[in-house]
Amino acid sequence: MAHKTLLLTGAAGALGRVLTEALAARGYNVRATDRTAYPGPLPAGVRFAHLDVADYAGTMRAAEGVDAIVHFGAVPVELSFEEIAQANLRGANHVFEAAKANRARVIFASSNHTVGFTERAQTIDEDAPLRPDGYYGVSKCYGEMLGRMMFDKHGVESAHLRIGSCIPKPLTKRHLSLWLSYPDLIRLTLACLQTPDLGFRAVWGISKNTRAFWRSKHWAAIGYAPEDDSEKFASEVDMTDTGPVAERFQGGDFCANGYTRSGPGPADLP
Ligand code: 15L
Repeated sequence: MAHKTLLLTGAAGALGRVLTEALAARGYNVRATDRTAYPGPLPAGVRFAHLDVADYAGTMRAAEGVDAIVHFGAVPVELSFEEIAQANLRGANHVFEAAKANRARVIFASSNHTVGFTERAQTIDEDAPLRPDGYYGVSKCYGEMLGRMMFDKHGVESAHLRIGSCIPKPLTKRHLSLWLSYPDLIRLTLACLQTPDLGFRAVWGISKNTRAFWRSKHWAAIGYAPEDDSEKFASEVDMTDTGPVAERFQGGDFCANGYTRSGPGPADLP
């Protein structure tokens, strides 16, 4: 099995727990870490250790001898720049330094908020311009640029999963376009671990939703074949939106959060 020994950061979070169980069940040797305790019993064979990725030495120690780092340990929402900088900027650096030292591959939880200010009416591929919708989105763009540099300069491979809304089932109109089911999250992560030549890629992380905002240039190449479609929940979701800014852009409420323009920007902003 390729990339068998894994460091998983953020293992105690909702997606981290899904991945801890799924990867352990498939025979990966998972070193699960987080800065908070793992809730509930650990899957058989999984070792858990406390790790704050803002701690350089701790991250280097935790990654000794691993084949891949599945990096989900970050601030997942918009907060102050200082809070985001610790986990998401410093943490990303430490993870990539550890990957470089171990010749390990990085599977990095990036986000739809790298392109949040893209109009919902647009369908884009992964080469569309970055349009982050806050410091959180900027931090994920930073992770992607770090991955780009680390591959070009040091040959460290990475996939940056631009995850939409990864929840058990879609709840809003926006989710219909951005939903990533848990089984598809697992498929996407496995594809990135198993594909022989990953290189550097920023990859959409959604299911095969009928109403997707995105089409992917990379899914076929890495062997990701999503199986779920949010459409089967369409009659159950809340179709109201939370205001003109959130409604207009793919990032939704993250775009409206702290927005200080007097009205929505012109449609033809370059
Ligand atoms: C994200 O990147 C967040 O981490 C998550 O909490 C959700 O807000 C998600 O995006 C989303 O946009 O729904």
